[in-house]
Amino acid sequence: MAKLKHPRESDRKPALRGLVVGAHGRHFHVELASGERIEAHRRGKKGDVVVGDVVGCTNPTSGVAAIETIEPRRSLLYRSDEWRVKALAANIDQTAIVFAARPTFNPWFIWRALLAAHEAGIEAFVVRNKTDLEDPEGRAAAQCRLLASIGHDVVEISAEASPDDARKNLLSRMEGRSTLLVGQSGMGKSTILNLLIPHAAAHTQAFSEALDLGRQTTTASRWYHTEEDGWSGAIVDTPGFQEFGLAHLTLDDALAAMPDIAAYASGCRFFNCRHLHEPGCSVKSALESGKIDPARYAFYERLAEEIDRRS
Ligand SMILES: Nc1nc2c(ncn2[C@@H]2O[C@H](COP(=O)(O)OP(=O)(O)O)[C@@H](O)[C@H]2O)c(=O)[nH]1
Ligand SMILES: [Mg+2]
Ligand SMILES: [Zn+2]
Repeated sequence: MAKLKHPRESDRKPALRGLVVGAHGRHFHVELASGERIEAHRRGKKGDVVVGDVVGCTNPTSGVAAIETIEPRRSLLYRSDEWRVKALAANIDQTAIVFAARPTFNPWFIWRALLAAHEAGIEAFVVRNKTDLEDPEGRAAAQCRLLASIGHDVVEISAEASPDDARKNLLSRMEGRSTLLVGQSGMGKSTILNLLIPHAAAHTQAFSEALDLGRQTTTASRWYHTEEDGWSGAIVDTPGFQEFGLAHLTLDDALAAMPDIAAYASGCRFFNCRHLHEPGCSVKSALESGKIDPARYAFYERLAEEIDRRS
């Protein structure tokens, strides 16, 4: 006798398939192949759907669909805080890390974002915006030189004072790709988004109205496709945050993404040297003889502390 097979959730083929273009807590906006956007919730307490996910959902009942499945991701970028790891976006090709001379930027934010991208296996480039502004003590310019010396791609723009040049420089890196914008607040991410995808502001408003977010609109993440913008690609905008926690990394992961330090890590007396307090450490010697930037080493030490605190 044939065994009776009960349908399980995973056997049912979801009625609709779409891209998560807006995410706010457990509320989502899903864009279907037809271009139609529907509101969707995730069943249960699962906090696993992020902007950029391709999902399967039910047909909407009273206007809201249920997300049932998440398709395998090409990439997933995380950050973490003291309490938990948070996925920022799925299926992005690269991240653009934006900073500017003003408001005062924190280099550690940039360096942390570079490490998170490396860990997620996605490319990253750094954007110095607002080159029209004075650069107190040449901090922003010095940061560009340091990043370039480490091997990072850095582009210098003024999204407001030289928008045409800014557009050209950014699009040479963003054409045909999906790019997540990250940076401390006030650096110019929204300005860049609106420069490259002018209808983005209108979509932001539509999304907030549909989900009734009101003033919480800045806490939602969104995926914007180009439409008639003269290029093809996507930009992902996530809520601003000041800390880019990396507690989900190991110290080896961190070192692998810091070639300026890793370059000196092969001559240590102990094969498992962590380059902190061990005798005969070639990283420490390189630091003492000025071959490693002290600020970069201080950053490495801080990461080691954070990672130890977690484990
Ligand atoms: N001087 C100057 N100001 C800019 C430039 N780009 C953005 N801004 C200003 O910086 C402020 C913050 O920009 P915004 O795009 O909201 O930053 P976000 O918080 O990173 O999204 C706004 O007042 C912008 O007008 C620029 O290239 N030059
Ligand atoms: Mg913004
Ligand atoms: Zn060492």
